[in-house]
Amino acid sequence: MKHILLFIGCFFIGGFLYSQDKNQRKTNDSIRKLDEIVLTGRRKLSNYRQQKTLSSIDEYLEKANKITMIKRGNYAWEPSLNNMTSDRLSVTIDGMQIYGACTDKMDPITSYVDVSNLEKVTVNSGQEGTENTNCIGGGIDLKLPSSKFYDSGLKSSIDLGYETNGNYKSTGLDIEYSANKFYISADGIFRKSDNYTAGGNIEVNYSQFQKYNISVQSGYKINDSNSIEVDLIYDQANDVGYPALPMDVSLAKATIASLAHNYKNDSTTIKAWETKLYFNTITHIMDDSKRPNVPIRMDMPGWSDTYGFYSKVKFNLNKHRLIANLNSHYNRSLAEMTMYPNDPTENTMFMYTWPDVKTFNSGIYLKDEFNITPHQTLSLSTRLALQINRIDNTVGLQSLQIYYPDMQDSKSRFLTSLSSNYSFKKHDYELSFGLGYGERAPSVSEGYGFYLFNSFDKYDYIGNPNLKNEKALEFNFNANRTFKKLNVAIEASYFYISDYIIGEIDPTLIAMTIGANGVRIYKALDNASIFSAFLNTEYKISSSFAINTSIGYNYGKGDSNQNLPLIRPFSYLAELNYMHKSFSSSLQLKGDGNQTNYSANYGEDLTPSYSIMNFNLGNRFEFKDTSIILKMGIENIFDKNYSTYADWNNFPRQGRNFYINLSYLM
Ligand SMILES: [Cu+2]
Repeated sequence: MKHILLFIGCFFIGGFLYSQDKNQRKTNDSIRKLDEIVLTGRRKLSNYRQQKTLSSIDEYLEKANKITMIKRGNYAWEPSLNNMTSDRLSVTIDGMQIYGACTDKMDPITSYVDVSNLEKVTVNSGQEGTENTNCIGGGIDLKLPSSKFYDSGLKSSIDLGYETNGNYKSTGLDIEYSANKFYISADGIFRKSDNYTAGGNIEVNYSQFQKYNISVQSGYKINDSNSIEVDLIYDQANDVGYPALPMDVSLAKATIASLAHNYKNDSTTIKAWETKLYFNTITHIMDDSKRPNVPIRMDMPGWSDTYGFYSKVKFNLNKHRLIANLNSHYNRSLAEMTMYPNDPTENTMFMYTWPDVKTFNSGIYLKDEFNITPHQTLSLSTRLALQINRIDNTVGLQSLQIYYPDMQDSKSRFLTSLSSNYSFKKHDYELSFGLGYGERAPSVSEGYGFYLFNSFDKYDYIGNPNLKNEKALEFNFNANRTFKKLNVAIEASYFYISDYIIGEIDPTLIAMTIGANGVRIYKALDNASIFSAFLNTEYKISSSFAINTSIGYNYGKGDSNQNLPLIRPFSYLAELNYMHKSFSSSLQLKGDGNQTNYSANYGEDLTPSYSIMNFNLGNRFEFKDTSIILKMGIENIFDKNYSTYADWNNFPRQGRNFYINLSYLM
């Protein structure tokens, strides 16, 4: 009996170390290829490999080449992939659709989960990211861990973090009980930061936040092939300041729940079949009560509820690996605005900024990965979907009908996506080409938003239910080659987008927001082009030392050669890494060039170039039954005062910051 236990123990530790190793490789890969950023591996251990154990998801995502984070404050950054933001992306939590509840994009989907919830994040560029819903720029799926049937008994861990800038504290607690046929795990994380200071010790007002996240996960194995799993996440943020916006958030909360059935069998044609039912509800309350001078006080709450399911089958036929995913969801988005004039004799004003918009989307995704030869793979995928939008608020509908007299209360759209990819792999080099075509429907704001104030270009925006689907033709190319100690990789993608949705000034309309420049209506450019390319290198100096570098070039123009907004300027990154046994350290230099191709029309100006340096070190101390992981570092060592093209209204980023993270694993 003792021997059996010892054997099982060794087996698990072995598997455990192996998976850690694998994750480490993936992490290194992600610096180059960036299609998969591993946050936390099996049993959430690989996050202890990260430079900062208690990094937010936003900080993790920011490390990927193709992703930048649009910042309106120190919390809830909005991911941009291939220079495209949320309306053009598919962002999901383990295949589940979630719609933000803020008309001002203060709550990207990524803000409703935390690192403690996730196993990894999968990033797919362009039409390769359409498994869960149609998109143009690509898909980001935040994967929850599954099937924790490890038979490892009770395990727990505690994480503590402190950062000097903003007096930022974070605490995490994790408990897991795992048997052969049953597991239950729970984790909680709490984060709180005061106002941070920008370079030169300048306090950035309204940059504070606090949030907590609790999740419970449980699974039961019916037999060797079938299991049932339940997931529940509750996330709540309070007192979140948005220094770049005229308003803050007093409450943003989400409940995310799912029930899944998993079938797995290696000996049958069907390898895996996963079916999930899910539900999520979001409440978002904006607040201007802490701002001393506002022209008019406003209440702006928003709500979003989504119900959905997916059923995904993986099977192998000869040399074909096939995936079919049938999914469907229903969302309800509602947002209101009440304005209270400073003069009490004037009437309050009320309107529906999202007039109870219902979205029903149902689609099927098919993918075939065909191994032509051991070195060549061809993959083809398609997603076909039907989307129906309906406005269920009569007052809201009538308000929009002032601008669109022929508008009906519902509209349906058919959405197509096609993607093909050819790749050739030899031991020291790899090449791949891709071609894709895709369509997306306008977002809730683009289709039905009503006087949504954009503080970037200072215009009120009105949605347009008559917009055509946005369409994109896409080419991508990847190559990488290894020469002894050097690896060089190139990745490039080009999007030719037709009916590119963007707001255009309507001089006949008068703005509702006091101080706004005017009104923009969502229209479409005949076409737009977006191109991006990266050159990445990795040089192994010795078994412990390595240098990674990355250079990025991005381009985005509209049909009359005008610059598109939020296109990243020339960027660079260089990193010297040292790793020996359980000790690791790195020195990093990163920056952007001058933003010469800015879009003045959409409120941008020339953001000057900048560069910053970061340094970190970490060690893992092993004891008999426990281990301690200690990580510390300095960010922005020279206390540079800077902002990037992605900082809303040029508000400055953090100055020098010292951090320390301590994890205790039992
Ligand atoms: Cu908001």
